[in-house]
Amino acid sequence: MNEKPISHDEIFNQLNKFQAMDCKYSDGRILGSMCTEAHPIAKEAFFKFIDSNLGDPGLFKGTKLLEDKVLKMIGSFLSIENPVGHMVTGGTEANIMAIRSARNLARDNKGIKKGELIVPKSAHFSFKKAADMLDLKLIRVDLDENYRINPKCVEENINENTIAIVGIAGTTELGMIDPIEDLSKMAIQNDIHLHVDAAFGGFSIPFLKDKGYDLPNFDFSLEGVKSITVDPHKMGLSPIPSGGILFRDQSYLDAMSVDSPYLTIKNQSTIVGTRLGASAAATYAVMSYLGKEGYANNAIEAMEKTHFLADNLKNLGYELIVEPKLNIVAFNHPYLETFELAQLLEER
Ligand code: EBR
Repeated sequence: MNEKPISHDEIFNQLNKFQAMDCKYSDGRILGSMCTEAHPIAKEAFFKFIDSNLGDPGLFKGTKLLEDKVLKMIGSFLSIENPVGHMVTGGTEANIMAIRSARNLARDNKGIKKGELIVPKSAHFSFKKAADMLDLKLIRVDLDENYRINPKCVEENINENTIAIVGIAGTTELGMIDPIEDLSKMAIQNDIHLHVDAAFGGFSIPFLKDKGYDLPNFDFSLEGVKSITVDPHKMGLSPIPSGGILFRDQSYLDAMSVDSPYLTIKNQSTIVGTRLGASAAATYAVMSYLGKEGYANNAIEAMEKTHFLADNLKNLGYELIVEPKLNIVAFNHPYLETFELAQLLEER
C-alpha cells in the first residue's frame, strides 16, 4: 500500500482504467447473466442509504421499515399478506437461510441429527454450499423430460431424515419451473419443509401469469410452501447485493435466531451481522417507481425478445434444448460442441 496519500483525481483515473476492463450490460456483450444494470432510481436510493446498517436496526429504524415494506410488497405478488424474512445479499444467502431454518426445526421438533436435503439436479450450486455448511446429506433427484424435478423421484427419496424439499421456479440454466403444486402436496403429507427457489422467476412469473401466460403456481398460495427465495438483483432491477428470503411466519426466523447482546435488538436470525441498508432503500424505490404494471411490461418484453431469439435460432438450424418458459434460451449449435461455441463467443 502507498505510504503517502494519493489525490482524488489520480485515484479516479486509476479506477476508470480498471472499470474500462469490465464488461457493461449496456454494450450487449453479456449473454448469460441474470443480473442487469440497476434502474437509475434504485442507484440513487442506494447511494443515499449507503451508510445505513440493517445489522443494528434500532439505529436505522427508517431503513428497517423500508425492509419490512419491501418484504410486504414482494409478498403481495407471492400470495402472502404478512411475510416474515429479510433482504439479504442474494440467492445464495437466501437459500442457505431457508435450509438452515428447516434443518433447525427438524432437529428441534423431530430430533433429526443428520438431515437430508432433496433438491432437483437442476438446483443452483448454492444448495451444495448449504448442505456442506449445515452438515446435510444432499440428495439430487432426477428431472423429467422437460428438465423439471420428477415428483416420483422425490417421493422415493423421502425418509425419516428428510429435513426439506427444494423446488425451483426458474432454473438457472433453462428457466424451467418445477411442479411445485405436486411437491407441496408431498411436503404436507410428510410434514416436510418445502422451499421454493424463485431467485430468478420470482419477479417475473407472477406478472406473466397475471397477463395470461400459462405458468404453474409456485407461491405461498400452496400450503406446503414454507419459504421462498426471490432476488431483486435479478429480474427486480435493484443493485447487487439485493436478495430476499420470505418465510410463512415468525417461527421460521425464531428457529435460527441467536442472542445479539451489544445491538439495539435482542436477537438476530440473519447469517450476516453488519449488513447493507442501501439494498432495501434501492429495492423500495424501484419497486414503487415501476409498480406491478412496470414489472409486467418488463417481463412481457423480455419474453417477446426470448421468442424472437429462439425462433431465429431455430430458423438458423440451431436446436433448442427446451421451449423457453421464462426469458432464458438454451440451444445446441448444429455442428459445434457447446464448449467450442462458448469459446468463440467469448473471443468475439
Ligand atoms: C445466477 C446466474 C448468473 C449467471 C448471474 C451469470 C450473473 C451472471 N444465478 O453474470 C438460482 C435459481 C440462481 C442463482 C444464481 C442463485 C444464487 C440462486 N438460485 O447468490 O445471488 O439462478 O448469485 O444467487 P446469487
